[in-house]
Amino acid sequence: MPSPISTEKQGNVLVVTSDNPPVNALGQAVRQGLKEAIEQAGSDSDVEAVVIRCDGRTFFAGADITEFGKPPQGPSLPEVCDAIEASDKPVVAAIHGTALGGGCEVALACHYRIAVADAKLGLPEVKLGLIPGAAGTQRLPRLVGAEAALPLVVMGNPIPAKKAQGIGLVDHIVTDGDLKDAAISFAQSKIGADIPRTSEMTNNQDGVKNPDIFDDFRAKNGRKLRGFDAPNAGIAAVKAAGEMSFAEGVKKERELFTQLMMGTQSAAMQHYFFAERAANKIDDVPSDTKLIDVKKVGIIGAGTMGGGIAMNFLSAGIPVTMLEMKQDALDRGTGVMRKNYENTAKRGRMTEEQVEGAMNLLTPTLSYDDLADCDLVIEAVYENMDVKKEVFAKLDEVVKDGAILASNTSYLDIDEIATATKRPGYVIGLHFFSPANVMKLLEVVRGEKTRDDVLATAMKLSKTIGKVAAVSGVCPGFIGNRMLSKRQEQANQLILEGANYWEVDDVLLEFGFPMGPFQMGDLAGLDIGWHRDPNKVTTVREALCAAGRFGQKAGKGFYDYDEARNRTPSDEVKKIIADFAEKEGNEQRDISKDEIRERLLYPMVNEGAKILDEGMAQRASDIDVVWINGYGWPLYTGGPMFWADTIGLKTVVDGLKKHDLPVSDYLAKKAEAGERFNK
Ligand code: 3H9
Repeated sequence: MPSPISTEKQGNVLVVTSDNPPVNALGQAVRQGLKEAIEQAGSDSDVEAVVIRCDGRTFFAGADITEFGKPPQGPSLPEVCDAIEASDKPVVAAIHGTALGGGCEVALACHYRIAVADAKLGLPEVKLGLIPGAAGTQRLPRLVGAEAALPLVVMGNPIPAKKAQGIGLVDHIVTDGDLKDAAISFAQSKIGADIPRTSEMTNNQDGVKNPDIFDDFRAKNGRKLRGFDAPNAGIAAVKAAGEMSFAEGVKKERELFTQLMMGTQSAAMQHYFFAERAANKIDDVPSDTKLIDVKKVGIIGAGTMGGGIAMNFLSAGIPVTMLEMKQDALDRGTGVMRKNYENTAKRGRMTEEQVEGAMNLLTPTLSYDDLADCDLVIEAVYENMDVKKEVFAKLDEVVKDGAILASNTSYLDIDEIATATKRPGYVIGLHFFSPANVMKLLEVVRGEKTRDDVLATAMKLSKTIGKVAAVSGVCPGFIGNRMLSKRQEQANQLILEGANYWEVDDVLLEFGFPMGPFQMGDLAGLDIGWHRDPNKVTTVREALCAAGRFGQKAGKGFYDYDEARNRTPSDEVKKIIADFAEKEGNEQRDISKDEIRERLLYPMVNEGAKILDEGMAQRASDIDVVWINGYGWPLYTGGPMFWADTIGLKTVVDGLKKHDLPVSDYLAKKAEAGERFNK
């Protein structure tokens, strides 16, 4: 196999180029090639400077994640970085695309970094449950200071070249001309100058002078970091960079990195990294399927859902025509969208021009005829089969042939909806999650007759609008809500058997969910779907509505809420539940947290197994993608199916049996055979 690293001499500069598609990951052959290239530069007296660059779409995007967990093969990345930094000839990193993780560490080991304006640099290892492992946590603070290094190491979000220049991570931005030529000239200009080595710099002392920055950072980001191991390790490593020598700091980084690599969180998060990418692929749809060009989108319904969906397209620069039945509803909807954009602008995440740009792409209308030339229409109307069918029949009449008609239904039968049209092949489910402009998940529901190009277009479009998509077959509630209903069933039952409802919520919070089922009910409104007859009480929820406890918006639901929306358990609710349980003849008993957790989560795994068995999900990891992005399942456990693999399917089966809960044949067989859901 030819080496992915090649070298060429351009005058007195050795240009070292990596060509390792798709993202120039730093696999063994790349590391070997880089090390040899540096040795070549060192031993060739004609060479006076070095440029390291990449062909293809990006600079090194990091270590090769597929090598993790396999026996290490030298040279290691830290060795390569040390060799680069030790060069007595100036080495320049020429960055385009993304310099991420190990790629950023290679750049940090170089003596200079120049980048094109749209390049990004970052240390996203925390997103894989790790910290940088090739001295990134030690070199970066020495170069840019601990305070500037913290967000990069601990949050893992890449920054644009301009911002990187602002903190001293990039020396020069190439705004015109060829990056390679600019890098060669830049390298030549540094010949004979003192060589700046990041490991020898002292900007890291800001954290020693003001150690509060570490606690302040932790306090500021506590909510986002809750439950994750790697961010704390990242903070410790950056702190060590100020307190220890470079060699000791590197040792500390290695210890922390190794600990994380051996833990369950990094395995789970690496699983998720590949799961997200796999979910966008459809096994039986050829990857070269010709896509439908979506230049204009129609949305039916300007409520919370319709407006949120519309914003996704507007933000991506795609014009939207939004239909409502009444002018005031239309005005209200567009008003809310504008306000949402303006709030984003206030938080500095959008400029005023971008707000206007997005809103200018919106055409509100009261007439179906204005949807005629849309390439995709998504309905977000009332969740009722007759209403949906009526809307689809109407759309089929007015919208041009070859356009996609999508429903945002969260549980209705897409195939039945499609029968209202003469183009069932063009009908698909696009289930957005509320708030639709924020939540990452898009459940793409493939009807029996949905055409390949319609499906492939939906998957591509999901990327364009920044969503993570997973495909579901047609079944009630699809993947996400179908599994949720099993959890809710148990939650409702548990409180009738004597578990306190706040304990049920707390168990899920402790597991890592952002909220529990009863908090979620309060937030959504307990009166959703309520028949409004206070004398007819068949569930606890109806009993709460009958008592005027409609949820957070009413200041009381399962919980009492203060002005700041802090929740406290309510004695009134406890009594309502106890009365209801007595009426139903439920005996009360103490229920342990373990039982609560097992009864909430194991039935979801069992339902996931059935979904797989029925072919409603293509792969177990798609289910994980749905639950992590749509329902707040903690990322660091890898999603319900990966979590079940981690604790063992036999544990799940035994737990279900212990609580007299059903076990599907598929799950039972897999557990019996000692298999996992994910390979
Ligand atoms: C690290 O560096 C540790 C070091 O500190 C210490 C070492 C000692 N490895 O995302 P895409 C694949 S940890 C292997 O669809 P995009 C990916 O699976 C690493 N494979 O493209 C996909 O394969 P497929 C730190 C990788 O344009 C294909 O490339 N770095 C890697 O939307 C295309 O990827 C990171 O965490 C990899 N590192 O986005 C960066 N990266 O086609 C991870 C990608 O078969 N990568 N692949 O599905 C990314 O964030 C994005 O891939 C990137 C491109 C932004 C680069």
